[in-house]
Amino acid sequence: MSAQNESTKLDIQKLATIVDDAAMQHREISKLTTSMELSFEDAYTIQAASIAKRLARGETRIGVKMGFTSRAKMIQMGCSDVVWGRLTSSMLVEDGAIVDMKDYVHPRVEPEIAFLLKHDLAARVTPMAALAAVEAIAPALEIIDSRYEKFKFTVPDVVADNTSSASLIIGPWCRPDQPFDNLGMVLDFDGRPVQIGSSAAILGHPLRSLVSAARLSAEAGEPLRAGWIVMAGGATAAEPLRPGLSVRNTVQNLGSVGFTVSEGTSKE
Ligand code: OOG
Ligand code: MG
Repeated sequence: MSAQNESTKLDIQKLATIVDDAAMQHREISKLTTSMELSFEDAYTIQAASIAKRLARGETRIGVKMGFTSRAKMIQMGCSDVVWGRLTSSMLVEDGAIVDMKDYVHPRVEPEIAFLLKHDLAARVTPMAALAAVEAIAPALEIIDSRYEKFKFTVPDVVADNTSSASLIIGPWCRPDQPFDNLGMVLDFDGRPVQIGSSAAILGHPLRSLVSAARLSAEAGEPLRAGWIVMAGGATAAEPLRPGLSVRNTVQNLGSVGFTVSEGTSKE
């Protein structure tokens, strides 16, 4: 291995430690790209290395999340590339649970649809083949929490930070043999709607997000596996959390999923 490859490898480990420490300690960091150039490839290598640290600590891999799959999210964050991240067991929060602002930096929540797979998926699949691999679909919520100051980043930054993954909450698993291309989705805070959207906002059909997840994940050498969860991406812009909030995503025909933020002061 050349000296240059060796030093690149060392940097990747160091950068993975920086993003992993920030996530574990719920601490803000500067964007990586303020001090270096980062390619997409580097960014995904950093993400993979940071997830390897979690797995080495005993977490298990539970699936994949997609990001920037709706125009609302692309516009909110100023990012127009679809991105993906890796989900691990410690990110799963039970439906109805109480979360604490102290476990996050500056969390936001977004309404999503989740897939549960019953078969592995290869890189290139048609939407029909992807659907045939789906065991169930569910209303879901994602708590995203960029570790970067002011929740601002470039696409390589957010990729290195595992696409802001913090927590996911899954509602009732439902049969996938029903139309879900255009289901109304309502995100409410304390019973008041704060974002209203449709599953159609997710790449025109959430199945397209699953098809992309299959391709991107397989290209990274980690094809989607039976038993994994795939989060299709926020259907609307994300909303900041605050202490005491009761949060719910209701998806037409699928039911709802929610959590509460404990009372008490936030860090900011
Ligand atoms: C990146 C994560 C995007 C989604 O559903 O679009 C994402 C971010 O917005 O911080 O999870
Ligand atoms: Mg999301």
